[in-house]
Amino acid sequence: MNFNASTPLDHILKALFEPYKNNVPDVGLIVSAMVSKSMIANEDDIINDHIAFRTLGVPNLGIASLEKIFLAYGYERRDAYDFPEKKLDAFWYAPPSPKYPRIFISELRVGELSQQTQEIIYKYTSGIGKDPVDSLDFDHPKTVGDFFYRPLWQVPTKEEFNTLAEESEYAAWVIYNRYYLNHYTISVHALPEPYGKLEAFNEFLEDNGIKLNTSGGKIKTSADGLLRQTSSIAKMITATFAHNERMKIAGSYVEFAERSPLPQFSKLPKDQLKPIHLREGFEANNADKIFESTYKEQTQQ
Ligand code: OOG
Ligand code: NI
Repeated sequence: MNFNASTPLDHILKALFEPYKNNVPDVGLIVSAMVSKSMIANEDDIINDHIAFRTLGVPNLGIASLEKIFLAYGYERRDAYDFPEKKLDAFWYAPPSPKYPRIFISELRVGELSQQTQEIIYKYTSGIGKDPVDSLDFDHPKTVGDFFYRPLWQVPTKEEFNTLAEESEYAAWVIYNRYYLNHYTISVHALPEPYGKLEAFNEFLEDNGIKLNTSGGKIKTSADGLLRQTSSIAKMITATFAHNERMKIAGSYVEFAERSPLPQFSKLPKDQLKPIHLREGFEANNADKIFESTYKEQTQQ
């Protein structure tokens, strides 16, 4: 991952990544442990499989708004995913070049939640009378990069946050964290053996004190067996709510993905494998459990 080519997209990814890295100490810890095990020479050698964002399905926000940024820089929308229990929709986006990460954007189906939850969400978002992305100047990547950390609505009270979390921990996360980068993803298959498999890599992570999401098992496997994913448990951050009340809540986390060659390329030697030979996309059953990296059942372990 190296953003030195200085295209607009490089600027934006860098602007997204810096605050995330400063707030998720696991990132720096994992990178230096990988360097000391000679898996990589430095941070630039890490291949970022994808980054993820969460959104609220209300007028002028949600996927239809946020995706415009990435479509403007050459990303293409791919498969849709449905999470009935968590009441979420999601899409993934293919990058304009394999040097950039895939993007995963999810959206809360606000209309399916209780009256009380909807009222809290609308209290904060109904003032947004037009799509804020429409005011961005895509020729000025600095303003676009800043947008992700711009407070689009006021912070809620601690009580409102807790009420939201009772029905949807996702809703509570977004109302506080907004478009904060939710996670980036280290491509494990690209690492030298034995670390190219999640079994060995996860052991390395745990030896370094990284806590892993156990929902559905530490390794979540797609039905075809070709996409395996693990995620860390979100870092707790001290949130400042309305009236300056403070409380620890879940922030962001890190993910680890192992993509295997498609059956027709399974005989290719590892050094000849290119991104086009590997399993693409995402897997709803894996994702369903990965969302829980910010949920209390995981963070309170
Ligand atoms: C995204 C969870 C899903 C994946 O790779 O399937 C996911 C989130 O927590 O917002 O990251
Ligand atoms: Ni992910």
